[in-house]
Amino acid sequence: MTETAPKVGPLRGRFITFEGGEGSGKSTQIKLLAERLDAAKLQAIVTREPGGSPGAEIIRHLVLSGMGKMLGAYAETLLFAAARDDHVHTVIKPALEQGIWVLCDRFADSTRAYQGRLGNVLPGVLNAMERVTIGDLKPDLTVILDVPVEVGMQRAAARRGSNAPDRFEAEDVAFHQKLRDAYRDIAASDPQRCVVIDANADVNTVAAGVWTALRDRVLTADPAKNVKRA
Ligand code: Z5A
Repeated sequence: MTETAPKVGPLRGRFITFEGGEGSGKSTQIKLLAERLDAAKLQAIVTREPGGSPGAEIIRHLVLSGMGKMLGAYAETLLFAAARDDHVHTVIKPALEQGIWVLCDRFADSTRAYQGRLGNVLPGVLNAMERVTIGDLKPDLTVILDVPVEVGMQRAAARRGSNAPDRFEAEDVAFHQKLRDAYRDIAASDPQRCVVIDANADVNTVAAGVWTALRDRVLTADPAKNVKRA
């Protein structure tokens, strides 16, 4: 089968996704990267999944409330897919087509890890969902932040304070360990796209690792394609 060209224009922004277990520091690192890109005069938006568009944010609320879990793994997968479809078509692709970088907190690898590995949803079903929702849109770089499960859970618990854990935070240590393994396997299966960064370090050290990966794999890989802000 011949590879199809991306259906976005030549002045395409870059699509960077962040993945990892809970409390791995994705939101923290995305914010720092956005600031660094801004300083480099590269226009970027920060978005997240589930959510990122008005329609998808409604679904986010539903899923994190635990409603999706009550419906079962396949129905929950369909909810994530519906949210992604709206997000991709109303936010991500339009931005990339305008040459704007998109930094996204979680994307399709989360579905592979949570619904696929943990929920036992069959790969054929996930493939079909991806064909519909993301087509040939592939991240230019996926940063996988890796922390020991206990560290991530402690960080998330400290941040949550006395608030109740959400649907995924409420899962046990074994769940989160399997999740960590799933992300490592995803990275090993697609090393050109994915970089695993040790996130059990101080914020600035992790940020330096993220920047090095971006510089080496995206910025210097094809500088002509990096669109500068006017
Ligand atoms: N999900 C799914 O099942 N299928 C899908 O297809 C998709 C998602 C897209 C969304 O949760 C849930 O949906 C997610 C998977 C599922 N489940 N979980 N859990 P969310 O968006 O509400 O939460 P999250 O994505 O898991 O992120 P998070 O828990 O908010 O963590 P984070 O963004 O990775 O970390 P953070 O907010 O940057 O940092 C957490 C705390 O640690 C905070 O207090 C920081 O100040 C602190 N922190 C950050 N970095 C450090 C370092 N380096 N040292 C010390 N402390 C740090």
